[in-house]
Amino acid sequence: MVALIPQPLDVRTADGHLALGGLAPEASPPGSVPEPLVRVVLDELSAILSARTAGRDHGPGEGDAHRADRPRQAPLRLRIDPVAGPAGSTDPERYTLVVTADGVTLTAPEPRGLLHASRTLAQLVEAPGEGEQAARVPCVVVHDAPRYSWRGLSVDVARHFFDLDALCRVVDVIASYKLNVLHLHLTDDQGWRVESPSRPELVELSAGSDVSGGPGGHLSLADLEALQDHAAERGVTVVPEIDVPGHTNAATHAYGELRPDGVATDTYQGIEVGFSRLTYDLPATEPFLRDVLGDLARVTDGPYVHFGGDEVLRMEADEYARFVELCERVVLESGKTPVAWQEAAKSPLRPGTLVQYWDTHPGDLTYLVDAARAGTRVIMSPANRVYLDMKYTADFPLGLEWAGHVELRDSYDWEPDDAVPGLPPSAIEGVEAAVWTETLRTPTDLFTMLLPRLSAVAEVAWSAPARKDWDDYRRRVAVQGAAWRREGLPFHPTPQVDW
Ligand code: TNX
Repeated sequence: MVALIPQPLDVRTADGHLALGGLAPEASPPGSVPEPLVRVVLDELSAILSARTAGRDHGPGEGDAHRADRPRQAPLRLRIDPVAGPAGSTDPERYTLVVTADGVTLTAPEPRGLLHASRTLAQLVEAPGEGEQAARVPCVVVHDAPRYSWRGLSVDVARHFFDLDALCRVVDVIASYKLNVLHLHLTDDQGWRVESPSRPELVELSAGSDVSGGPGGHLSLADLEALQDHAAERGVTVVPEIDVPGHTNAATHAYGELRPDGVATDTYQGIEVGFSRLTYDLPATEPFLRDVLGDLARVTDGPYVHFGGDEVLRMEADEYARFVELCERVVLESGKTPVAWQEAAKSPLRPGTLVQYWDTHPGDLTYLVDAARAGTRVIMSPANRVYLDMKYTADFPLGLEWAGHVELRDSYDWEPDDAVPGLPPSAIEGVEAAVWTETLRTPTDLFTMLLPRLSAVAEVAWSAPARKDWDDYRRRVAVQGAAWRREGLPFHPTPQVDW
């Protein structure tokens, strides 16, 4: 029985296996598949093949007379072809994967579909059978396409800083579950984590600490470029966020002129929210926003810039609405599509601005439903399901609990269409998990919170509701757990699964 996450739309297994001594890629039509993509596919699959065969006797060595008995390289055909995916699907991410005893064929209308096909193939690779040396793949035909086009993870690098290397590893994990957005929460009260060429003081003065007295850090423009390249090659779009007009203590620490009293604030190392703010009617405010949002847009490869807008607890609605209007305008003028947290929908929004639902406290969501009915698209990040910084259980050593405890099944068993009563399902752009880092200092902390829950969120975002099944997912995630162990990826072995 194959164990794929997220569960594809259509999987048919056949008898037999393909022995994979290695892979010989061939693209058709020639030149249709970008070279970096072919390299990524080969690198990922080769790493998995060697992990699966590690410790096996690799048989006769160079020059040995029996060398011809070694498993041959299997052809890996990468085909760009509109006739791919589930019957009738026009989804641009659709793909078909066919494994026969003779080789593997990946077909998709676009390169990104080939990446998805390759991730499916990677999860099908099994250790060699008894007395065999080569890894093997069961013969199978998969036709697949995602439910939502936005399938993301937001990572807070402001409370604790996570560097390029850690973020690239996060990209690898999210891509392996067919997620396609890495949202970076780059600024908050505790630190400004991205270089802004027209405002060098931000990282000079406001990046050197974090919530637990650590050294902080920031992404240079070169880091951001390297991260976006790494992500793009794996089919992942980086959506950077500068959070305004609240969560701004790092900004007011660097620039006293952003405060009515002109006095720069101290650095902040606590975990309270909602106390800091910008002030619309100061002469320094609009130039600051134009500089930092403009700088960020210029170095962003993807189509989106997120301007935050959450938890502005000390501001009248009028002033907040002026901020939303200005930030939207600046982002649009810089050629990007604005994204903001749900509160922005309390103000009139321009068509095209996306909002991100998060707050699961009981409260009046009429404003959000009205905006969605008027055409605003919504990304679903309900905290009690997909805030992966929530503790798994009361005694879990890491995490917060303001949205409750979020066990694996909570992240799995929910339906985006039902998360906000009255919200038209057609307004849902997708699903995004979030990991805030008040209590997470190291990559081990981070991955322990992400896994296994992120794989559950990936299934909510990708798989058709009728294809989801908790008991079956429990079986499949245990197989993933074995892979995480082999790859040295930390995860929480929740008792909800028989690992
Ligand atoms: C809420 S949700 C926040 C963050 C915190 C997080 C902790 C949202 C948009 N803001 O500032 O880090 O809760 O779980």
